[in-house]
Amino acid sequence: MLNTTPAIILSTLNAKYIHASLGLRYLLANMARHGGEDLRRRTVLREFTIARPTAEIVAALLAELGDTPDEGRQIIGFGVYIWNVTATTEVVRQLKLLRPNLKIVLGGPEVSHEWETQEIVRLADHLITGWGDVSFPKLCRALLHGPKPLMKVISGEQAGLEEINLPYAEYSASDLAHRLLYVEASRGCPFKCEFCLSALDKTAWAFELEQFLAALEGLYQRGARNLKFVDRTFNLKIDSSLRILQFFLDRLTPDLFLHFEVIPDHLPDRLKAMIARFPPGVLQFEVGIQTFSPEVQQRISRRQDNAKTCANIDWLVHHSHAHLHTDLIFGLPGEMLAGFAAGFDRLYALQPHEIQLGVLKRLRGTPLARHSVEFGMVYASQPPYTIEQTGAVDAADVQRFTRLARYWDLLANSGRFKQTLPMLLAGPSPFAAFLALSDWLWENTGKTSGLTPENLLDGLFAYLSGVIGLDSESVRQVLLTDYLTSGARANPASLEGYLKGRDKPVSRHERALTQRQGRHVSVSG
Ligand code: B12
Ligand code: SF4
Repeated sequence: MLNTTPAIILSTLNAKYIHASLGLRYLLANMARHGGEDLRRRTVLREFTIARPTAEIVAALLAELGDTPDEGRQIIGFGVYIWNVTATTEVVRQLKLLRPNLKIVLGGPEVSHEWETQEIVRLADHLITGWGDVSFPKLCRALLHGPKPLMKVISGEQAGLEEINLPYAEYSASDLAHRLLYVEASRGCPFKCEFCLSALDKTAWAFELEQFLAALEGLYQRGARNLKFVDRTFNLKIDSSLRILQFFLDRLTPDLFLHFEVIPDHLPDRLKAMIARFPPGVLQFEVGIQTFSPEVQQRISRRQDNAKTCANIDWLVHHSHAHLHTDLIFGLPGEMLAGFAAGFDRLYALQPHEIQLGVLKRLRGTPLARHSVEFGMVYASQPPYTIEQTGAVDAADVQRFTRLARYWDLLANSGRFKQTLPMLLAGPSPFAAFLALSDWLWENTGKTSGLTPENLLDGLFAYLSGVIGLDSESVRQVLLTDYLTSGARANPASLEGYLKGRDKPVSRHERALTQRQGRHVSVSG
């Protein structure tokens, strides 16, 4: 009789349900090619979220493996990332206690560097560092059919991309209906920004374009309309970027939504012309700026032409319908609060749709560590290894900034207070103005989470009219407009008696944009 109990489970704990693991789907898609048809038939994919209790995950995995364990001949491979390493360590510990002979194999960026001191690596049987597409199937074959692997830690084979099967058929109908679909036209990055894991890549490698487009066509035919490209730099090879964009231009639908990460200083005219052809609501660009300080850029080996960056953002804002998410990082070596503020103000003046404020993290393996002593960098010892203080910013200011970033998400990136914000941020330094509000909100609410849109609205009203001294009637009117546009339906105290007209229709386009922004804030890390 055919044994239908899985021999291999591919598993990971995603940040949220909406994120589907692309890495594991690559491993699954390559089981037959690099491990054998028999292995593929006995491999299943089981994803969880980090919110799920350890005991439930362990029980689900063990149930999958059956009541009569095939001792020593069953494998669970875990994808380990910065967001799940703590929880996955407990899952692995529990599994090893209950089934000591179950083989645990680890892989993923969080265990690919500086693994020697990691508890999860100590608990596991094997670790494959780097790419797993070819090495995982090979290791499974060796574990199940011999010869037994000699090494615990295996350096993942970086095969040519033509030797790697594309994973997109592994997205299920339910993935297509309910989750963000990650796709990858290229791997790696030629740049060397020291805070980033991709700085370790030698270059960027592109998947064969025709094959990739055929895979996209397959996904599209199955109904995929919400795709997130994980390419580190989508606009590296302009010919490929153009082909991919043209592919979607030929297949525009009202629900199409595409996310790309782009470098800001490389937007040749032919790419601009293509971008300009997309209607609103389709393109979203994540544009890493990180810092505008040439000195800090040089210190962290980030090559960026600031003048071109600004000109391109300005062009995108005014001549395209792309939704722009721009990123800044706080706490880079040697950057003071005032320097960050200047960068923020420069970026804010360009009016991108969102400014994402990140706090520096020291990712395992990144070259950033070389600055630790000279620049007084102190990072948290636990994931995600966030900066706690630097020689240029003390611990209190890091905390202060962290609160500001949270309030910025709630008030600005949420898109809920579009009319009110310019009122608040008017003046010589928008950053200074927002910092003052942030300090006030913290003093008066004592929290950065659990604040409802109504709490925020009442807070803004009290601050703008009571603290800044703006005319309360004008403040109320802009808050009212924002509140109605957002579609919220409760009763903030400061709008008491003003919401009678709440059923007046709001432009569908306005509301859709606000909701899309709100959705982004809730799915991003
Ligand atoms: C999608 C994504 C997310 C999603 C999460 C997705 C999910 N599944 O839940 C979101 C948006 C939530 C996210 C958030 C963050 N992310 Co992120 N994210 C990515 C991104 C863009 C794509 C991942 C991907 O699919 N890659 C493509 C696949 C093919 O590669 P892969 O996953 O590495 O898989 C390969 C190998 O690792 C290996 N492998 C994977 N699993 C397994 C399992 C086994 C058994 C084996 C043997 C091998 C193996 O084989 C695969 C194929 O070769 C990467 C950048 C990138 N392009 O990789 C960053 C990245 C993973 N993120 C990173 C970081 C730092 C973060 C944040 C901390 C950023 C922040 N906000 O400051 C947050 C953390 C959030 C939190 N809650 O703590 C770092 C990872 C560092 C780390 N050590 O894990 C990356 C690499 C970016 C970078 N360049 O620095 N992220
Ligand atoms: S930050 Fe972006 S450009 Fe810099 S190394 Fe990482 S992926 Fe490449």
